[in-house]
Amino acid sequence: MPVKTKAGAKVSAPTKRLQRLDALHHIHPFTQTELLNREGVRVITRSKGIYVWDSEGNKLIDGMAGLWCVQLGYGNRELAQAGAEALKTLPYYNHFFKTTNPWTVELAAKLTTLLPEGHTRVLFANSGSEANDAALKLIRYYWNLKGKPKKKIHLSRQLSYHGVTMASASLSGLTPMHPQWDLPFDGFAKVPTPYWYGAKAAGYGDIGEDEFGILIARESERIIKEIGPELIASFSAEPVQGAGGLIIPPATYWPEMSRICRQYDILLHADEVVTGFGRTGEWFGSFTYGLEPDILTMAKGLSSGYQPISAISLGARMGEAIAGANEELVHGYTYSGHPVASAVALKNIEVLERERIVQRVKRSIGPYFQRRVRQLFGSHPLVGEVRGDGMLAALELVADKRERRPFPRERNVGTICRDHCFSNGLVMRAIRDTMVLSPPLVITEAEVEKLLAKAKLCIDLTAADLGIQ
Ligand code: PXG
Repeated sequence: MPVKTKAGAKVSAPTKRLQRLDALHHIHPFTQTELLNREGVRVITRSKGIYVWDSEGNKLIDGMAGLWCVQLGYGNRELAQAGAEALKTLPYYNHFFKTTNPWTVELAAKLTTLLPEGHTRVLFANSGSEANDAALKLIRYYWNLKGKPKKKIHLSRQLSYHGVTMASASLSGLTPMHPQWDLPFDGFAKVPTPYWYGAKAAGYGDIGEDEFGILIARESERIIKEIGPELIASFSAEPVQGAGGLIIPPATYWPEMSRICRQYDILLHADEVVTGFGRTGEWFGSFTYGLEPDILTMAKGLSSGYQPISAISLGARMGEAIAGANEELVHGYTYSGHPVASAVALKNIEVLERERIVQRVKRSIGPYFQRRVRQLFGSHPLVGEVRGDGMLAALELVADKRERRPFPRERNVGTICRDHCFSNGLVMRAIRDTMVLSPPLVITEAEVEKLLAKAKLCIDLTAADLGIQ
């Protein structure tokens, strides 16, 4: 996500120095380098609670919890201490050659008490992309073990985000992620997304939400039959699509997709990188949306983003086959189950449990956030739909509310709004013209009010820019 300081704004000498070095030596993710270097990068120097500060002293409410990950907010001392302890006692060791460490074992065991039934086995990696990449390898291995080596096609959805490794990017359905790298690889197929608000613009007419959920699942079934179910290994999906525009599926969608996966013997892979660790009011989005995944990947909220760590859990079917394979599993990273990252993740889960933060999202702060975001924006002339669940919310900005007509892409309405947010002390993510919020789960009601007041100001400013009253 490129950040922006005001073009031409005067900045202090230390900031200027960092900007110059960054421009000379640092290439940023998902960023147009030339453009950023001309504007000057924003340097984030410190953080506390829901706030981050830049090197010029500007204070920002982080409405995105970093990149959907800082569940406990910034500056949690217990996590810092847990990491420091592990750094002092065992800064590194691995799990190859018949060894392990206490933090990683405890973390694996703890996770199995929170995961869906049957998920009793866990592997570790360092990012969501790696976890998804490994999940696809494990899926392929499973079918090889089962004597069905033809089952190799990985299904996923349009507008999905599963990461950036060669395989995870191939799995991702956001098409701009592909051409620079000649992806997707062969063996990846896409099915449609249950994006109901966009149905009218996509030519589905005035279809109801429930009906649309079934229609999209049946369309997926048609594609499965066309490819041949005997060739399809897996279906990967985020319970709620995050980076694709916060797409909350209609209530009918997951029951029908689950039925289809079972009927055609397709492994269900839940990508819980965003939805894990309380984001939707349960430990995993699979509980919120009734998925029974065969394999599940998690990252981000696993350590509240304080350390890079991810994990893959295997349901009974895959776990038994792989753990009982009687041969070496030829996979693993130098840093799989890193002791420091494991110690921080373990403490993060302990704090989430002790402070009852997941229940708080389900029972109090989540419903409060959802109610307030709807009250404030439901009838705003620029906001076509307010959607959300738990501590996820999206405001879709449209040209015509009644017709659900989007703005032409070239008007860059989302970017205009996002820039107003940065200028007014709020980090809010623009996905096309949908403004997304995913704040730390520990946010208070008073802080929600501050955040939404800023969001309201910025959406009003955007409406004024567009001449909408
Ligand atoms: N799966 C999902 C559902 C994700 O959202 C990944 C996998 C990949 O995780 P890593 O740790 O490899 O980045 C993600 C990551 C954005 C944004 O701007 C979202 C992500 C990453 C970077 C930016 O919304 N999601």
